[in-house]
Amino acid sequence: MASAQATQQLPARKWWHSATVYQVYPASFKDSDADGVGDLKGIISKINYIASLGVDAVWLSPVFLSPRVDQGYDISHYCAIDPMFGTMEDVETLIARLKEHSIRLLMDLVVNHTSSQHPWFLESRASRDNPKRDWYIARPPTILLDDDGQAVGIGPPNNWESQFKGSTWQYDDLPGAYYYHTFNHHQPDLNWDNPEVRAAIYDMMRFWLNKGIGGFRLDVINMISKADGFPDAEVVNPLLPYANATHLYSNGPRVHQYLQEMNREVLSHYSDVMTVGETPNTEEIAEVRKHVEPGRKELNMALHFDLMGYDHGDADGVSGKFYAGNRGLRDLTRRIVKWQMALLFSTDAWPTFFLETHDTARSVSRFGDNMSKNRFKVAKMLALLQMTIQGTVFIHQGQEIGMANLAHDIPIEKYNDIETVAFLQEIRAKREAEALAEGRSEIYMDDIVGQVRLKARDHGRMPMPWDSSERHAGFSEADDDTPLWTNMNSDAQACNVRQQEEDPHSVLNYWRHMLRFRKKYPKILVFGDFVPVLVDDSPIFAYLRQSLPGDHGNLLVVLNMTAEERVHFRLPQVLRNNGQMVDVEFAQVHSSWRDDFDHRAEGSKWWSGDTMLLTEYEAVVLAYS
Ligand code: TEU
Repeated sequence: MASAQATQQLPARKWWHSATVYQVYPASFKDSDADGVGDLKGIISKINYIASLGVDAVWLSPVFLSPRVDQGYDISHYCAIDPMFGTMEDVETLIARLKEHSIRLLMDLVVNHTSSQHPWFLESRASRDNPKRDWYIARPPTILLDDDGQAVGIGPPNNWESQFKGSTWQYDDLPGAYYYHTFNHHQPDLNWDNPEVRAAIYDMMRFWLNKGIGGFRLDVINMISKADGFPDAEVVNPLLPYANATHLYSNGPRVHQYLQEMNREVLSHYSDVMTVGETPNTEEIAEVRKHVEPGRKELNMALHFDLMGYDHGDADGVSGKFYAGNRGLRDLTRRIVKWQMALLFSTDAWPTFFLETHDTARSVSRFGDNMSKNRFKVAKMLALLQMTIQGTVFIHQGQEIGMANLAHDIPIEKYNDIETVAFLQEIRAKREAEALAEGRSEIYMDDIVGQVRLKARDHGRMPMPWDSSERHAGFSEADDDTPLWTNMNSDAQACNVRQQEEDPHSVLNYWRHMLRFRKKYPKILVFGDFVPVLVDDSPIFAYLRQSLPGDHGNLLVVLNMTAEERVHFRLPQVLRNNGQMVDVEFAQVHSSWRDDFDHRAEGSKWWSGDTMLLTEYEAVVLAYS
């Protein structure tokens, strides 16, 4: 038992530590006006459903005015609502109605870049001496020389590859210079080194905070400062036109200075708001800690992608999500352990945990297997995993019913996400060129198509199946002449909300149960330390959650992360007493899917002596003192 002094040194416990955040992707949640696109009134009509889950906050993906080149992550007005989603009044109603259920609304703050249609950008490119010229990043071209040193043309200022393929630079005729874009060329990056830009962003943040929102999810916030001088990135494969520059445009020299300024100027004036920064390309623990250590006064927490990269791979000197990684679940669990140990509450840091967002595939398909009989078992096993992990937990709409990836009857040509389309185009062009050079007419794409079916962002963006009705599974009343904005999955009969409401053993009711379970033991599940027990060389992933000095109670979590039907697990020493289990504090074992949720520990069929037996995708949590 540690002293009270040790406990006092820990950071204050805030509402967002114990929060579970539910991500709503507005275009695909619920369509109230039959135009094939979800909207704010649709979300409002489902508030009782959201509240019934037991979540504490909703993260709303962007609903602002946008040409939707990147589905709203290209904003042309930060304080105007896109009419396809509704009105400002609808947002205010949403904030108020959620508050009635003690749920806070987190807005998506996309300020690394704007849309190319944002008035700031239109002004900035109007002429070279426009006062807004320096609000974005413009650079003169590189002059291309032939062997004799004669100018033969122009090229981009450096060799950086964009996140959505091609160069990060777009030539703009009017001002005769290139402008910089980390993502698509319709998403020019703002110049955060310009204090006027930062002041304008801070004003906009105050506008939203004054409306009573609960905080922000900050899109790619670690990309706001780029390497000074935009040096060329290291060339790994000289045959490729551009090089990976993620480490030159992520976590640049002034990112922390600007985040501290944002905190000082804006966030510190609003008590109790929550900030979660999205920080891709940040695999270093020290780097994430810089964003989230409370004493640094930057962000409360970060969504980094190290975990999500566990199955990415390499080919031809390029790495990316659509190359097979084949590292399997062992690598996933190792990465979970790495971050759980690195960002413990007791060491003055704070982790997040998510398995799905609108940028990922569906977890049951990606982390499970292809057998439909196991789909809901996997979903429950992963629910138990998420609900027994330290950190603020994020779940993505549809995850709570075990939505799977788009079925194979939906052709790959119908996938419409900008990242998917750009990637497929690039690989196809490369392979066509190779085939031509070798005199072949056929190209091989099955490997890439398989990866797209496994990992594309399209899977995280399909409409919610509310019921099994023929017409768009209750998502929309759009008629035959009005197509939905994106693909609806073809499995709504097997997986929809209404059906799961009626089934006490459904994934949906399991999530509700687990959310209550987490709320019941926050001192262990939210704030307790994480101690790995078994990570490698076994289908089992096992860990202890131990409450901090001054708190009380401990849990053992054991997950069979495979389809193996008889897996033995020997209880760790802390739970063994002469070959028998020690007293189980809550006298309760809790399985993810076998029979019912709760069982008396004594005489249980789960173990004999000190060995536990788990069947496929089964997860068990038990409490001990
Ligand atoms: O995503 C950040 C990002 O880096 C993505 O490219 C991500 O790595 C990729 O989608 C994973 O497959 C954010 C938003 O969440 C995403 O929807 C936007 O497209 C992107 O920023 C640009 O705003």
